[in-house]
Amino acid sequence: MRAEFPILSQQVNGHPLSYLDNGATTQKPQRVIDTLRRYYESDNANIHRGLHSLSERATRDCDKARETIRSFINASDQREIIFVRGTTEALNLVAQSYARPRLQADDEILITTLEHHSNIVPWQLVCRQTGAKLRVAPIHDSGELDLEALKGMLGPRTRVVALTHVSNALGTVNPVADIIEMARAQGAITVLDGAQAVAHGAIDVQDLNCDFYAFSGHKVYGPTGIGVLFGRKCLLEEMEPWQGGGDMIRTVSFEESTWNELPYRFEAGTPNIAGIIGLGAAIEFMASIDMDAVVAHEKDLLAYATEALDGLSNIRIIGTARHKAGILSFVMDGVHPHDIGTIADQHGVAIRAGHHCAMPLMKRYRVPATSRASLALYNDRKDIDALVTSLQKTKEIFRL
Ligand code: C6P
Repeated sequence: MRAEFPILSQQVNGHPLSYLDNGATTQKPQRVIDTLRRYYESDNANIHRGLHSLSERATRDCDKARETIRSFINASDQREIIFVRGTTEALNLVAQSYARPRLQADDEILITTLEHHSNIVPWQLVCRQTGAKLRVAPIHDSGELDLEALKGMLGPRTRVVALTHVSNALGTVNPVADIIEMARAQGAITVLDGAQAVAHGAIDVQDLNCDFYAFSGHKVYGPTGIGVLFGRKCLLEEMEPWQGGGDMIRTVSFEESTWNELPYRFEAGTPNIAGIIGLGAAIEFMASIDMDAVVAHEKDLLAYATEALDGLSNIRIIGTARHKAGILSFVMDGVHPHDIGTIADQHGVAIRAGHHCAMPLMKRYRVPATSRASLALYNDRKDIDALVTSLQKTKEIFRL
């Protein structure tokens, strides 16, 4: 697998690169790089507009990418796949196009303590705009959702339940199917933030039975600046457009405009054509590999890393849920996570240090930040060993 990713063969600060910052963004396989290059070298044109061959080729490749993605997440219809800039834009689209026109004062939006800012702030904006209330389901110390408490917070006033499938800061995999069922029983719609889930296991939106599912291309071996919102067709059909402009209209006059059909109604302006085609190539790559083997590999690596870090004194792992994806957050007594990240980089190890855009979650654990190693299918035990060596060095430097 590593050989498919050219960036991984480099040395950083005199050490082989151990890239453990996949939660932030994943590296790109050669075939995605080749696809982007081929598009710009031979097919670059605007889509849906030209009658010429280049435009037809670019349009055809975008359509093909949409179908690849539909099939990958098992949506029932291509019209349910909306191209957006990323998870953040997808969640804002649902907040502004679905929730804002429908919610009223005292309606409730339920999120969880585990959310990334992208799944908090768009709902806070809607609450300000409509008078709805934001409620937050608590977690246990392990980083697992308190399901009893969550259940108790659901009621007839709950209109939207928005939660992350996998926590980016702790790695917790939420029991989303159960929560969707509970929400549905109360008549609430469900919005899943799949940013950290899509690269780590098969997603089936029909099986999950969710109403919306959002993810970013760059976290699933694809380009930046492109992402996907899956939305149930019957809901999308009822929603007003998110942005106005070219492509999203059927007719325009100065008096009134009418909207294009799905999915174009939600894709105003020239889209990220190279991004769409590149994401298609990334998803083809994902579809070509054995996802069960990926899950097993990442599980094995996470267990190896957890054991190694548990064996180091002064280190505390934050987030010990029973069901975790390949994310390991930790703090070292007396050492700021930024120092840990800097020393790791000197050993060629890329990790992230900070609040991971989850400030309320950091507050829950009474830490300002954590260091985070996040895994992908190309990582191996050598990467973890390099991280451990850098942590031992950090302890030496700080005389711990
Ligand atoms: N998390 C991380 O290092 P965008 O930026 O739109 O592609 O994705 C936002 C986002 C939303 N939800 C979750 C669960 C996420 O993890 C992210 C991105 C990165 O954890 C950057 S903060």
